[in-house]
Amino acid sequence: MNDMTTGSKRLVVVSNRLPIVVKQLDDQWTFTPGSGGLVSALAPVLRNRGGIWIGWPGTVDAEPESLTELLHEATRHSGYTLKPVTLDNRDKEDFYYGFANEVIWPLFHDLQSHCNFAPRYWDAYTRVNRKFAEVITENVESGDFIWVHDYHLMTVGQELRALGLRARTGFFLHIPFPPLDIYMKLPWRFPLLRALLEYDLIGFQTLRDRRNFLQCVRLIAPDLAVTGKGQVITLRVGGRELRVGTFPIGIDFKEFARDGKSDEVIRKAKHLHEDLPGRQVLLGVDRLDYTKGICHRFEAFRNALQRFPELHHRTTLIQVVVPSREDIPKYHALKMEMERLVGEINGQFTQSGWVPIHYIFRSLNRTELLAYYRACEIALITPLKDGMNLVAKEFCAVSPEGESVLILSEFAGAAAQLQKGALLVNPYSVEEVAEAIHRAIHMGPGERRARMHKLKRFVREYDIFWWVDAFLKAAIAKDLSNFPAPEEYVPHMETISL
Ligand code: ADQ
Repeated sequence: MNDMTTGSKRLVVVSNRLPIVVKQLDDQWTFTPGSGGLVSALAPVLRNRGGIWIGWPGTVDAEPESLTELLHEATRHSGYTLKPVTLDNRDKEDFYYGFANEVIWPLFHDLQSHCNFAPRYWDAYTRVNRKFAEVITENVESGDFIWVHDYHLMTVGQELRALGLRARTGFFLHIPFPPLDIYMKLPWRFPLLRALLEYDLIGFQTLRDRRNFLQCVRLIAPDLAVTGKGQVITLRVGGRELRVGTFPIGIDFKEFARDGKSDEVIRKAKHLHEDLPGRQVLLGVDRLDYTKGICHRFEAFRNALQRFPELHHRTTLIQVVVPSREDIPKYHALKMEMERLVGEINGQFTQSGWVPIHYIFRSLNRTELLAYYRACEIALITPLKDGMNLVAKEFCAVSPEGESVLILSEFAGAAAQLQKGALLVNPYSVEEVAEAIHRAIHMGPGERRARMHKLKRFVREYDIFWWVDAFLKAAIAKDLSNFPAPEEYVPHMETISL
């Protein structure tokens, strides 16, 4: 039990979306509590300490009063309450689709050419962050700890201070923090950094992100003083003191490992593989997103089939893409490009009895997803940049030891923890990824077992419960020297002779 659960102080979780599934049948709204790693990790803390979860329910039409009632009904037995922040259509367009998804998302994934820096987006961002802060202030009690999540809500801490709230606040960024040169392209770079510095604790996924953030802060705050060098450090800036830490997010390992061995998953996995006899199956599972490197991956697979003809008939790539943000033109264009590439590569290589790429564009239920993790020998996870990438960890938890290999982008946050077991690749290099595919397919069971053993150990040890615990402890611990520095990935240098 963590320190935060032994006291009497409540936890207030704030995220863009509430952890619920909203459905409208005829004229009736239904709200059911959500599932997923973050909810299951935070639920026990919220239940033990009492607490609330504040966020947008995802609708712009429902009346606020009936909404509160329905949310109350949906969480009657969950042990905590949900409080909605109501957004209108303009907020949804300019804050959610605009600033969050056309500015911060691409910029923080180093894809500045995808950004649309429309001035009205920043106004919407600060307006909506203020709305969140107002709902927090209406619901907070003295002594509460407020934990704000992710890139949609970076200025909430500052808005809370402006409203006179003195409660302690923490913020966790689930996506990467970009390097100085890229961050500096943001027209609102200074006010955004200043706003972030109003939190009492800021958490990043990796040391890489924390270092990038510190470089940016140094630029606007020459008086910055840093103490400590472990997992959590202290900054003194502009007369204030705050903590900054690295907390690589994990998964509920035990649950994934257990469910991955259920009869239903085993049956389904066997069934999937029966359709692909004698093949080593490569698996990609991603939300539809240009940061996930899906088109680069298809090109790498094409390169592998061109250079290593012995792979024909011996391997198949199953690519699962979960629909996401499809109404944004960039995402729609990506879908078109992926489908064009799949058609082209399959047209180029398909022979009687063998289709190289199986492409699935839909959301899978949990049993299906676990069956794919279990059935496929090689996970091909090659995002161009990723805060962490939980698919990589879920694959390790479910896949049988001794049979599977993880090929992982060195630009996924997960690379820092998983570097000793995975085959790390630069996702931009089609040749390097093709060689890793070749190597994985030829890897013997001994090496597979040794690598997967290390991977499972890391994913088990640093699970989602460890993550919640570490963040909440970092908020209150007196002595920060007990937080050891996490692993870091540094690309291996080749010896160059000039
Ligand atoms: P995401 O970008 O969404 O998360 P990721 O970490 O891979 O990326 O999480 C995806 C989740 O969706 C996984 O838990 C997975 O099980 C689920 N999922 C994937 N395919 C599915 C399918 N076909 N059907 C149903 N569910 C599916 C952001 C950041 C990441 C960071 C997480 C958590 O971009 O870098 O790891 O937050 O902090």
